[in-house]
Amino acid sequence: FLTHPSELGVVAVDFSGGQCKPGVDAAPNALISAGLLEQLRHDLGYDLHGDSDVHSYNDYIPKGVPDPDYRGMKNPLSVSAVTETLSSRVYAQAKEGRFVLTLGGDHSIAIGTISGMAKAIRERLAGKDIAVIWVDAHADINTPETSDSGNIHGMPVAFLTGLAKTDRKDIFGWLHTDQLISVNKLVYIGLRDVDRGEKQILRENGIRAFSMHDIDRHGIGRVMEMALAHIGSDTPIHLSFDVDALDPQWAPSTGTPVRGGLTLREGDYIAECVHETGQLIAMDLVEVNPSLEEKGASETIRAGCSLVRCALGDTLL
Ligand code: 6HN
Ligand code: MN
Ligand code: MN
Ligand code: MN
Repeated sequence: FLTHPSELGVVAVDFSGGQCKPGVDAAPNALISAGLLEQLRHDLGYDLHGDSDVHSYNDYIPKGVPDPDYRGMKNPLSVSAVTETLSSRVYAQAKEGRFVLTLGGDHSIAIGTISGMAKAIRERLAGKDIAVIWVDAHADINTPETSDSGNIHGMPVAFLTGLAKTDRKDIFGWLHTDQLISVNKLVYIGLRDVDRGEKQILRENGIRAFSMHDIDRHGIGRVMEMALAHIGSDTPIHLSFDVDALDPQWAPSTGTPVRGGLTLREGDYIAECVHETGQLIAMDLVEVNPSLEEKGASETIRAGCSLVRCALGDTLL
């Protein structure tokens, strides 16, 4: 699905407005300073394009206008404006036929990355839909109405699937049908903290989800077979990886940690399996927050680097 499989469009998004804890905006720089891009270039042989240092997405936040809550959403204008710009930047990289690697940032940025990929692939591949593998402790599928927190990082999937509607052009009204994804091509892995309203949404829409319970029962190997079988071998895959899918033992520095998560090896294995399909076209790595649990920040950053390298084809042998 990629015309230039050894070329990476790197998008570094220093944005934290989808939730309330500062620090997640510093993750792209921390990942890059830890050597991630150099490893991809030097060890894995990729040709890098896009943001080699962090382009400030905060420049796209509307200046001098208040950003009051809307339908309970916090920072709605800011998140909408930043993800709209991000969407067009991701689209531009994907149109070139490159793999798009996005370093977040909180998970609200997936509204931008996935919408940009969905549109580019539809244009490049005669209307083809993309599939999304969402690896996370959380389902991030609250609508503004079901959300208890009002944090938009808990809502991206609802906007991307069209389950959350909007009547405001400046609050996600820029999302058009060619930028949306189908609930049938969405698969979750790692869930263990899903809100009541979200469970209902998952059930009503028949969304395929592998929780930690499923991973305990079947093992990660079988879960990956089932997840990939659901998607099918003819569909390009966008991997959206929230570092909080990993157990806090491996990734403590994140805004909404939940115990009982994936081991680092299980996380790497997910990324390796998706790489092996040859269908992977984009990856997001989000929710690394180096200013939380600072003693574990370097470990969390290392885990993030490892996940990205595995998704991009690093192998032991
Ligand atoms: N994330 N379900 C909770 C909420 O606020 O809606 C948590 C969301 C976490 C989001 O980790 O990307
Ligand atoms: Mn090139
Ligand atoms: Mn999460
Ligand atoms: Mn998430």
